[in-house]
Amino acid sequence: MSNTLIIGAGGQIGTELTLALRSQSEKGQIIAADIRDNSPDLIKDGPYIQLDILKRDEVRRYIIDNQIETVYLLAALLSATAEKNPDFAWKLNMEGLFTILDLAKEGYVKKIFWPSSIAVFGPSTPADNTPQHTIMEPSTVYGISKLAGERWCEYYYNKFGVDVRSIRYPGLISYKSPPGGGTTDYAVDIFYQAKSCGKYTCFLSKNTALPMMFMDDAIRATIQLMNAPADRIRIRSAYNLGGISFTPEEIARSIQRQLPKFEITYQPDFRQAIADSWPNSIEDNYAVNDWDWKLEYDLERITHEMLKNIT
Ligand code: NAD
Ligand code: AKB
Repeated sequence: MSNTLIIGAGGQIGTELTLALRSQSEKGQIIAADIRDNSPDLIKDGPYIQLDILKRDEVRRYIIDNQIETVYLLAALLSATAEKNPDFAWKLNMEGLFTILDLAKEGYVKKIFWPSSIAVFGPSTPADNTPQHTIMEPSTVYGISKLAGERWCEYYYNKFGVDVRSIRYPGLISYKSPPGGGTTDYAVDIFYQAKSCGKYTCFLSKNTALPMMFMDDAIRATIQLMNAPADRIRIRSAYNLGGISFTPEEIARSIQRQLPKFEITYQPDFRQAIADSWPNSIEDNYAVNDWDWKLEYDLERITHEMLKNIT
């Protein structure tokens, strides 16, 4: 198996992806990279390098010198943080992608995973069961960067044969590593607050439905897509992945079934407008047909796992 580099490995997805890939690989082959000085404790069992994806020459040198053939590029600013610093969000979310796409175009990197998001959709997109191909007019800088990234991925595949694969992740729910500044972060915070003090003030309104997914499902989907034969990958922009759709009120009710005294109140902030521009639910028949995608975790199971594992 070839050497694999995960850039942004210290984040919510990166830590769990690193753990999962290492469990399936030879020792030393899965290299974690992040701008942070030190590796998170969870992934200290394998190689870690400090790397800034914006330092194009350093990234190129590392990848070429170490014969890295597969890159997972996860470093990005997420939706809420990006709205506070749009110029930098555009720079970070786009420049790193070109660095890796160009290395693949030149033949050094053989396979790329670059995540997109439900944020590529906007207020004019059909909100329920949003199809793979539909109106896409995102209104956030994050969504604009993800949509532009998707178009470039497809372009590099069509023009240069670059094997780049992508998923439009829904909001991801996990307990091993905290979320990094998104609009869907409430669906993680709520479990921590439920366990620590029994109440939660939600920054979205109670009826805001969004597509969400448990991290185990997201990691399984990512590895399944990366392992699928190239001739089965019909979408070279990014695959819709539905997950499950629920509102803050519904997740609160699910928590109350296990912690009956849990209370929720609502104080929507600037993230409400972002959430309102995203779909309520997503159709993912292309992922099902092309690489046999199947969801495992529903809301009750997620609630059970989160409350059991948060200490
Ligand atoms: P995160 O913020 O938790 O992690 C990002 C990591 O990138 C951090 O560890 C950060 O230190 C690192 N990083 C930042 N700048 C860097 C740089 N210049 N060089 C190297 N590393 C740098 O994000 P995440 O939730 O793990 O998301 C990873 C990817 O998945 C992002 O592209 C995000 O847009 C996408 N995504 C995430 C979700 C979600 O719910 N978590 C949903 C849809 C898409
Ligand atoms: C965010 O809320 O920004 C992310 C995402 C859905 O892309 N979780």
